[in-house]
Amino acid sequence: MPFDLVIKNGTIVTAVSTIQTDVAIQGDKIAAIGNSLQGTNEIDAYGKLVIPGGVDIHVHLEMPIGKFTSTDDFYSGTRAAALGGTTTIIDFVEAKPEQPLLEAYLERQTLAKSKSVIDFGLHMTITPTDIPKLEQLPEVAEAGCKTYKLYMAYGHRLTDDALYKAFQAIKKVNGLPVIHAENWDIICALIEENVANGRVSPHWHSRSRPEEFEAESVHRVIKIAERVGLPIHIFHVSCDAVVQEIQAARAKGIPVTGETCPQYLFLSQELYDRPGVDGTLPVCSPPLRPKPENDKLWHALANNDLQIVSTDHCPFTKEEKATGLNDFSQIPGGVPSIEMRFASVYQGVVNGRLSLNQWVNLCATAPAKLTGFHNKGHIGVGYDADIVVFDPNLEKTISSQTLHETAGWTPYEGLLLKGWPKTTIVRGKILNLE
Ligand code: DUC
Ligand code: ZN
Ligand code: ZN
Repeated sequence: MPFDLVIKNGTIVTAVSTIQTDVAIQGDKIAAIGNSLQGTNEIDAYGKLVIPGGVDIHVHLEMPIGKFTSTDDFYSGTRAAALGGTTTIIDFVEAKPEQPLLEAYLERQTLAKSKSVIDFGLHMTITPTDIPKLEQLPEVAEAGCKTYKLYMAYGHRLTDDALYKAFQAIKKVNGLPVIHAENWDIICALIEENVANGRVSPHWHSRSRPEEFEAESVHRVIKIAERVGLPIHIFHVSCDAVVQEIQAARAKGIPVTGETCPQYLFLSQELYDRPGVDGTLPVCSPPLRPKPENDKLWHALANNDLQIVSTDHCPFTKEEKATGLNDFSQIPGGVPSIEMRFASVYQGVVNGRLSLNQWVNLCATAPAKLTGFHNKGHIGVGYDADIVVFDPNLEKTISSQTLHETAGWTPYEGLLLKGWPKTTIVRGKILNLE
């Protein structure tokens, strides 16, 4: 009996091995791996890499932030993700102050399900108004939530005592906190000082969010988690000072993981000095850092000092960004990268910094394992048939004209990438989304 679909003669790359053979899919699962497999439908992958679909555990789709809502919705965002080789995303849910957590979770799940073309999960955000609702966490966990987003900045910022209480509740449900770590008090003081002195251009965005205070907040949150005794994951590490904190904690056996994002690997703070609206576009938080930090983060990925690359995809239009032209603190924060993430990290393989296996681990296997998607992120019999056929020789110059994201601009305009996905398969189905 032939299998439903066989991917033939490709080089199968997982986090632990690289072999040239066939992969067979039956229904929505990987059914066999070996030579001379027969399929009703076959894909010739000779000369291509056959890799697990990417898992991006940090995206903000149709997310209201301040006056605006991020431009990609669950359709356009997941379509762009899929065309870039990502087959699972994790987005966020925030409950209104009076709303039960489970109700908010189920509402957002219904919305995401109605539009997504790939699989998804949701991080439940715990805001200050949710601290009195912490006894509701078991219901949310029961509904399938494994990860809980805690902010140390913005209006959702939790003070240390609230972090401590939230960690205790998350520990009881065996959940994983995922953390936006910055020192909000210092940021507010620096913004106030800069704006009061007429320092209002985007140049001052990164100068109001110093590296050492990102590192300080990471140090602090690791200490609080250590005290409570649960693992934590640090989102969007922007600089080496933070890597040092994570590395030191891990060396002591403290269960901390860290991610960085394409913007911190490819872009730097000089971009904030571009004239006009162009300087506002790359505003994100934590901010872009000086150029030498890019290299240090690549080094951290190669050394397993950081374990994951996600995107923090959170796009706003040029018009929305321009509303903060005369006050950097009003620029909606976030950049798009959901489509180019997998190929962008492949540049680490092209330039010899990463092995093929490290690349797959950073973009698919490690994020799937960390967030409880135990049937994803790997090519093995019984796993979900989320597979990407990746052409290592296809060259692509990134342009907003050809990407499928909807912001209308990309901070990577003109960046030449070697390697790009050719075919994306989600639960056994070849996606045709062009
Ligand atoms: N940082 C951003 O720049 N945007 C979305 C949320 C965040 O933490
Ligand atoms: Zn964040
Ligand atoms: Zn984010």
